[in-house]
This record gives sequence, structure tokens and C-alpha cells, in this order.
Amino acid sequence: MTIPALPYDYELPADLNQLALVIIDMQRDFLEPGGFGDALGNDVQRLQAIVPTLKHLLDTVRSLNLTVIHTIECHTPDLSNCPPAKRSRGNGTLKIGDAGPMGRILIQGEPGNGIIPELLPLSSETVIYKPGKGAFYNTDLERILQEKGITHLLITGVTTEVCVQTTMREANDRGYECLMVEDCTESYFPAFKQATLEMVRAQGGIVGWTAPAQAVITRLTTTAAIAHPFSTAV
Ligand code: C5J
Repeated sequence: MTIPALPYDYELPADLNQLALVIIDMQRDFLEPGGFGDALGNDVQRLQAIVPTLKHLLDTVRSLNLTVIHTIECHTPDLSNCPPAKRSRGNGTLKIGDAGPMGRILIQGEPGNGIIPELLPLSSETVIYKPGKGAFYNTDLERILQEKGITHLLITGVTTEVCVQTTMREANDRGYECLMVEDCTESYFPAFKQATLEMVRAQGGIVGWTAPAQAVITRLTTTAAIAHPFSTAV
């Protein structure tokens, strides 16, 4: 089965268990006032538009018992995994590690570092705590995907041109077949989101594919129904 996508149809794996939904950094730091995104001068409201669509996709993937990976961009309280160059970057009112209205900015375990309530991970789902923009850098993500036999990734989350794109490029270099879900990713800069989608699928899909959530949801449920005709999950 394939998903109608750009630059051409995306081939699903023969066994849907080889597919994972990756949700990048849907944490309060980036989506709510008082967090890192806000401190850098961004309109965080923009990112909230994708939440219902992403929740619908997440619910579908959960109903099919497929793998879900959440990531959180964060650092240890002593900042030992935050390079000084990263901390000093930007003209924000608050830097990484500073105390803000939702606790210390981008520090693991602080209230602002939590995933937004609508998308909270289930205890069965993997959460990757990542110190970089890419989810493979300095994390166990590659080992976890290998252990689960994952070959295909649906990539979502925020922000499109920063952590989402970096992760997709890292995954692409490691041989994963990646599809960015167009209306399940968002940027503070609409033009950057658009440019990222175009960069991903340019040159015959040099980084992978893009498709809207409804196309993904429809094909996943159809494929699962064919594979398991008597299942009640779909
Ligand atoms: C940023 C991210 N934008 N998750 N992080 O700093 O994209």
C-alpha cells in the first residue's frame, strides 16, 4: 500500500509494525507563553494550530498499536550537556537554564519542559530526551528503532525547519524512509515551513516525502483493515 504524497507515492512497509510515528518537541517550552520560544520573541500561538490534527494522527496510530516516539529538547540541570555556544545564542529575554514563568528554560523535568497535555505520552511509548536539535544526536534513538525493527518514520512536531527538519535529515542519512506530515508540523515562520516542505521533496525526494495527515490516516487504517480484517481496533 502507498500513501499519496509528494514528490510521489510513499510506499508503506509490508508490515506496519515497521513504521513509527515520531513527534518532535511538542513541549510547553515551544507552544506556551513564558517558554523558550516566547523568550526568543516568537508568536507561540502559531504552533498550536496543528494540535488537533496531530492528536487525530496520534489516536489513529495508537488504535493500530504502532510505535510512537516522543522527543523533548532539554538539558540536565547542571547544563553539562548544553554547549556554551548553544546557551549563548540568541537575543532572548531568557537563556537556557534561566528561571522563567514555567521553571528553568529547557531543563529536563521543569514544568515548561513537559509535553502539552493533549499529546501526553502513554507509559508504553518512548520518550527521547535530546540535547540537540536532531533527535539522533547524543540519544538512544537509533538503537531503539533498530531493536523495534523500525524502517519507516512519520515525522511531525515543531519547529519544522529546526528540530523536525534536522531529525528528518539525520534519519534519512541512516537509511530510514521518512514522510513529513504537512499539517502536523509548524514553524514560527510560515515561509520557513513552506521552504522546508519543498526542500524535503525536491530532487525526487532527496530527504523524503510529505503528505497531509488525512492521506496518512486513511491509508494506515485501510492497510491495517486489510491485514487484520476481523480486528476491532480499526
Ligand atoms: C528550536 C525546536 N526551535 N524544537 N527547537 O529551538 O525546533
